[in-house]
Amino acid sequence: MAQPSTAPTPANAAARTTGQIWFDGRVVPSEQAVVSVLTHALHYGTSVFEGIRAYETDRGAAVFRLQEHSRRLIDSAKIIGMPSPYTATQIDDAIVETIRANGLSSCYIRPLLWYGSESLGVDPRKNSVHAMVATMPWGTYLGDDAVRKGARLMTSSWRRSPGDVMPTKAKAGGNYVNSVLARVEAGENGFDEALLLDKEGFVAEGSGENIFVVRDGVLYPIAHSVNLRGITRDTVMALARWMDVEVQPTMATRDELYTADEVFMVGTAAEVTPIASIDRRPIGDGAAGPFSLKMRETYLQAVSGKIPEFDSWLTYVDE
Ligand code: PPE
Repeated sequence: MAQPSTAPTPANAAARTTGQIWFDGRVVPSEQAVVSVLTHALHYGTSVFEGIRAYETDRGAAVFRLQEHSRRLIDSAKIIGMPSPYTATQIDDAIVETIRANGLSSCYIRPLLWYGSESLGVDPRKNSVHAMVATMPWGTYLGDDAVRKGARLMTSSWRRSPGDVMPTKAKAGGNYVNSVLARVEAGENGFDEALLLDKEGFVAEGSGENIFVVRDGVLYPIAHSVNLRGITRDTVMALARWMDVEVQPTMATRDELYTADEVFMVGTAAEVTPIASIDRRPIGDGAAGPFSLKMRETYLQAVSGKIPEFDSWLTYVDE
């Protein structure tokens, strides 16, 4: 039997991030933000989380659409029947406090609520609910090449879970095994990211992104169905309307993506990422499309406080 070369240590447990973590109401060094191996969420995926970004602006770090993310975190808890010990406003405050404690000018922010370790067995209700907020640097989601040249997508053999199998509007830990399967399959086959269809064969979303199609100058956000109600999707729709682009949410099939002028993916981590090909078929010219690149640029301006009309989306950490 192979022996692990080093025993797991609490420090390993928090290796992805350094610095300070907000943990059940207190800011502590990351080495102290550790949990039991009998944590219910570790065994059954009974956690809910958010992915948020803060950007550098002329007025210091600003969190993008903080209130919408905290609200969705609480909604996710509600969906899985988890009593949150904190309100959305308390989560807002915890996030600002964590960024300040770490002195970061830009970062990715990961709040998490989870069931603790008092009782094993599927029924989680005897467990306490815990909360944490971690911050970390995070560059482009699919790599710098994907952003410049366009990402290469693969239609996954895994379908997005139907809404009566998993509550797909909840950002729940357990839901993400579906995303992990698709993402690993795509990666193992040499692609950058997976495209998941729903059970009926309609385009759902990426493993961690919503999808947009561009055709004849019209922007088609892929309609919700089983997808996460993406905050970046909502942002991009608002930016497009502001740019006087026609926006028509729609369901789409896989072949409609193949014949699009452009396809791009959006998400907090992915921001706006152009798609060059799907299943090795070039989309449009097979490169990052001009509208996708323009939207990426506009998005990056909005999140960093460069478009006054959208300043109300920003929460300035030092003010
Ligand atoms: N769909 C899924 C399945 C998803 O996970 C995300 C976010 C989105 C759509 C886009 O949602 P929004 O961020 O509100 O625009 N994915 C998060 C987690 C990524 C990860 O690898 O972890 C994110 O982008 O933060």
